[in-house]
Amino acid sequence: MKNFVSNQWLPSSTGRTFNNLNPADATDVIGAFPLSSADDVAAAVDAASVAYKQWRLLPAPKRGDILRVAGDIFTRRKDELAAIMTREMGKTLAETKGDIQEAIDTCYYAATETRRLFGYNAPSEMNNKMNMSFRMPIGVCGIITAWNFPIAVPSWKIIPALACGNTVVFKPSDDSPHSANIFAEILQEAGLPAGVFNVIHGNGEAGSAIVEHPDVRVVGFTGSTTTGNAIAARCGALNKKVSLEMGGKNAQIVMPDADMDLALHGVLWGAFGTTGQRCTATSRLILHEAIHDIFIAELVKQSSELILGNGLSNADAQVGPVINQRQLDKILSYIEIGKGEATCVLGGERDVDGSKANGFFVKPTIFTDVERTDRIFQEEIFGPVLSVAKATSFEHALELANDSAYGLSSSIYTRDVNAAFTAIRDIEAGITYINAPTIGAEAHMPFGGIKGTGNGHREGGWTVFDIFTEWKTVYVDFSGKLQRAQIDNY
Ligand code: UN1
Repeated sequence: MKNFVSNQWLPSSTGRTFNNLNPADATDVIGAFPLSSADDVAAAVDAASVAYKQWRLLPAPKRGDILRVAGDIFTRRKDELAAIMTREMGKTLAETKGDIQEAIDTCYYAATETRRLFGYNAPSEMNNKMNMSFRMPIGVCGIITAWNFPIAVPSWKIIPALACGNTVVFKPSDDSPHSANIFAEILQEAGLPAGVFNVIHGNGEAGSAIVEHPDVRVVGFTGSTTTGNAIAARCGALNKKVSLEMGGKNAQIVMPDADMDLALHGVLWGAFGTTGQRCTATSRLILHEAIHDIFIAELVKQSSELILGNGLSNADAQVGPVINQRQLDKILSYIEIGKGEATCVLGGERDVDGSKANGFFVKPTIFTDVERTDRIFQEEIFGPVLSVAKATSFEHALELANDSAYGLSSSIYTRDVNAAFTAIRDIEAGITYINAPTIGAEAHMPFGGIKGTGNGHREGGWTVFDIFTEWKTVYVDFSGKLQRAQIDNY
């Protein structure tokens, strides 16, 4: 398995590789991928810089035509790619198909938007003069992403970046490199010219070489807050545009007037879908005290019935493994911290039953009696661990939800329209769901968070084009004479 530079598959110049393992069965080695160096990154950035000269000049709707074909090929290869993705990162086939569907939606949406990259015009303050503005591409974009959405999240950045006329160097997570290579195959088959899209595999060494390279003008990052903040600091020093999607500690509130079954199904999916490994995952549940005990009893019962397993070999599996040994250790250490802080009412351990012994499985885990100062209430765990806190009132529930360094997603279950709209106004998060779980963002709506989650940008929807374009303002003076703005007209 190789890097993809200028439509060619190349090994790292260092000859070094890393192994990509199946997290459901770590004895299953998917392949060796290049552990790339700064030299490999430089070669990819050079290819992208050369390609940019022509790609930026192709009419945007023509670029859109290629991205539409990419959507068609993702559709054609959906089942095959879903199996590849499940094997390398563990979520179920239904979920990996959903992951690809987000990329398909993004391709078709971006393709259409290439005919709608609207600028603005406004009247001039002088006669015989016109003022207008255009979105312009920026250059080579460095895209660095996590493993939990190996196709969807990269597509949110790569596809709009290309639609706008930029070229891309993509460094996928070293936990999901195979999916990235299929992404490259699909864009190549769709007809992208050589060098417009490049994939460099590796770890932080390749990632920081992308951030540091002077010809990379924009950096788009999804991953941990620690890494994102370090990237932002470097981009600040180097005067680069940077868009960050980082951690979350998303809360679902349940009020006594809610539809309890609906709220229960919401938290089951939000907390344990994708094994809790979404930046949007429900990691905090805030229950009104009036329904706390009855809700917990039913939640524990239904969570205990979730089937853990290898999504490729067990069609009944609902919850897959966590991604790797490092994450397994981190999650288990948070579970130990939680046992010291709160009451563990479900799970609380690794699952090594039968064939799961070779994988990184953690039983769905629920803590009750969690206090707002507890680490398991405040810190992102990124696994199947739910922290439940009790609220004495609606106001208290909002206060608890907002007691977080993060602000990505949020949810409230209530039938009270006033409570719902108050929550929409007052919850500090980029996304608020009413009577739906904290996960499930759609490709054509802005996606991102406030506080420690992001740095003010929104991927998805129409807002992503703000990340990947710069404005060009144009004044056309057809008066035939020098008109001095602010002087001759006043
Ligand atoms: C992420 O976890 O990085 O809204 C993205 C959702 C998905 C995307 C999650 N559509 O949960």
